Amino acid sequence: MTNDETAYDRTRVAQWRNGRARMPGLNRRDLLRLTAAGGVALAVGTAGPGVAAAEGGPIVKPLPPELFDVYGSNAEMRWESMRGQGYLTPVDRFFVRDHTSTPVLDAATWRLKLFGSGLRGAPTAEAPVELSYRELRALPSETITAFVECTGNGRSFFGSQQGQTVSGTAWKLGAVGVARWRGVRLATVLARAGLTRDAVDVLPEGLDPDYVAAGINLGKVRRPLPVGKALQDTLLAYEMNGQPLPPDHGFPVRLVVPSWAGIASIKWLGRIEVSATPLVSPWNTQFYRLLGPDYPAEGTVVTEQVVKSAFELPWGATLAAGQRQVLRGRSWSGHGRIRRVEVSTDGGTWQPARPVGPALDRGWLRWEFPWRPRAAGPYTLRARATDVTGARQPDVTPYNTQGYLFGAVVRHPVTVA
Ligand SMILES: Nc1nc2c(c(=O)[nH]1)N[C@H]1C(S)=C(S)[C@@H](COP(=O)(O)O)O[C@H]1N2
Ligand SMILES: [Mo]
Repeated sequence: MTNDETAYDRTRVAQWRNGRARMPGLNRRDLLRLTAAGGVALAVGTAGPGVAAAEGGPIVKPLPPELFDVYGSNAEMRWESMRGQGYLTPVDRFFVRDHTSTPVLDAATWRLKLFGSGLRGAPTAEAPVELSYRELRALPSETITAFVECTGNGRSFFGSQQGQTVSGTAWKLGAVGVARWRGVRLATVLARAGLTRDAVDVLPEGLDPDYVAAGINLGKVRRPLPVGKALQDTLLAYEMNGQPLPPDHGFPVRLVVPSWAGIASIKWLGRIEVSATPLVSPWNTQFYRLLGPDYPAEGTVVTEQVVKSAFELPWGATLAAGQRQVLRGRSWSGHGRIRRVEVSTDGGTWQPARPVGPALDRGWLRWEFPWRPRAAGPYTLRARATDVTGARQPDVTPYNTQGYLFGAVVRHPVTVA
């Protein structure tokens, strides 16, 4: 899948450069300014949210400091808040990543609009195929357990562990969560809208405010998804952990694109263009691309998330000397389920952690590791996971300018007292 998509993306970018792929949603002036600002892929995003902070802030739900660290319109879960929880991330602590702010939408008037050259009869944006919330809820439903993770999760460790400067929100490891999502397969909705064999890309678009970066209005948050992934396991979700989707997580309907970059899972879904020719948007030519000296000039598109692990402990936790404790954590990978987790408490030797419960392909694995620290003092805890494809967390993540996909082993400081 990754390799196919990487190859396809190369074609898509080449066509974009030759003027044969379209970037809907940008007016000509902004398109020229974007291009002038550094070409298709080379402009480094400021990633600064263009937030016009609404009353009460851009995020609707409460963000108590014991559950979240807040950065403007983004809030990350504190990992210690997962201690004692079950498999799923409760909604009250699920991270939020808003490019601008959470819109509060009305399900009764909401419509999903589908259009484009990849649908039978090529309906236009002005005369689209429409689906109401009630019609969507009447279609056969499916429930999946899947993580949503921001591709920038772990970004701060490029700086703190590798001494590298990258742009974007300085997340630790809390920009990830696992939920039970209920909804309708995108495949079902596309078939109903008249998907043709010629379709290559679908472009889902959010109803939140336009995103403005470095003074350029980039339009609605949107990112093309190849038709293969759209038909494979992508869900139009209207429930999260058994409740209607909360406003911050995309009410009334969001996309859930399992295992892929969080940006693919477009919230507050409003329109989907289905195209027989390749589509691009700034979210696959400029953002969510790996750019930098270790990558080809045009960069590499981000699809699947990488292997990661986190301890359910505060950053800089204090633990009791001479007492047996159980370190707990979770590991996950966009390539498939976790096969093995190892823990190190001494900076050198690795010992297996004990799996707790299931390791799901699109979810995570919980694990535990009993530890009796003898001497007081500072310690560095490490957890290292290997997934079903054999991918194991490395010691160093190759640098990319926007700090995506930090998959290296994270050095978690604790004090034993
Ligand atoms: N419409 C819209 N969809 C969006 C975003 C957004 O700002 N607007 N953010 C994306 C990003 S970058 C991530 S990581 C996930 C976060 O989902 P969550 O806020 O439900 O955790 O939503 C994605 N979908
Ligand atoms: Mo993200």
